[in-house]
Amino acid sequence: MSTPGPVILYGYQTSPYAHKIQNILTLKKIPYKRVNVANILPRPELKELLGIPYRRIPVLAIGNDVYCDTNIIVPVLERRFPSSDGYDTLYPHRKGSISSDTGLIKVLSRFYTDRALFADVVGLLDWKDIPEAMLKDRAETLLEQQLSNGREWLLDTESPSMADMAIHSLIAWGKTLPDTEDVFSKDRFPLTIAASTLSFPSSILWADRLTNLLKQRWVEPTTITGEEAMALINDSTNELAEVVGFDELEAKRLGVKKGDRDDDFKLSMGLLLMTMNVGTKHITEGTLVGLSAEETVIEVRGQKGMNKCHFPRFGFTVKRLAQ
Ligand SMILES: N[C@@H](CCC(=O)N[C@@H](CS)C(=O)NCC(=O)O)C(=O)O
Repeated sequence: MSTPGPVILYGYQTSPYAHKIQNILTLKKIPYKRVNVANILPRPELKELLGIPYRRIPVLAIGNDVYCDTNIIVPVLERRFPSSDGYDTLYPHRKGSISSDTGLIKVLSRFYTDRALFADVVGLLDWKDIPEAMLKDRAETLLEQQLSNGREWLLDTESPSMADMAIHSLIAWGKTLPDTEDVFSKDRFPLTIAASTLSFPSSILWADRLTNLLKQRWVEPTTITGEEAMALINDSTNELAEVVGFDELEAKRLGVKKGDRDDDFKLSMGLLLMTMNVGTKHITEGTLVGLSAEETVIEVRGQKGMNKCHFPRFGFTVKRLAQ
């Protein structure tokens, strides 16, 4: 298996999103190093050393490319560590078929899990307040219905898909929260969390099955400092620019140009990238070098070198600062 450069995961232990990426790296057997960052700002490992004030976790570096937000990290892990190079895919074929439900898997993992399910798990930490109907709608019905014919994985795929990974990460994280035994109970999730021995005597629990698979593949990552990570990133190369490319039509629509930056060449005054839901405080600035339907790439200056910083188009806006 070829690797495109050192892989470094920036995260903190209690972050469910960082856990999801850690599990995907484990499933795909991608060796990586880890930088532990604080669960609240400041995070000098990103802002000062890499020049990336983006405030969410996880952030993943692959060589000199740094990816912010799991909506870009997940597709990029699939693109840069493809099954053609021997890595497991997150979009496996349906059992007995040569087709994958890629779109459906994305909808389940991005919209159902990251939005509906995640909002419930995080937003209503006092479980007693969660309306029963919402629990049924969000979790029981979907998971239990999917697993009700004794299938191995949620979309009856040959191996776990991104839908299994996303939902499993959230349930695993939810179970670690205090006083959640009643929610993640055998009564509520007889097929997901506890085997329904009457209907499927041989069935191993879905959640346990995935946990076991990940345990078998688990290799403890080396923890490195922010400085060590910066040195590795600065010494590495980038993915070829042609892979993301530059969509001129889309750039015109957005009012931006390749290489866009401030007239007096101040890199920090180049491009403004901000998350819509985080607001304008934690913007990442640089020179626009790549634009596709899925991602925006800006070149940013860190403390001791440059790196290419990638954001998903989804949920972010890209603008010229000086306009
Ligand atoms: N859309 C982001 C969400 C990530 C996210 O919400 N991360 C949380 C930790 S689980 C975070 O960084 N919170 C700290 C903060 O907002 O400052 C993604 O998919 O990566």
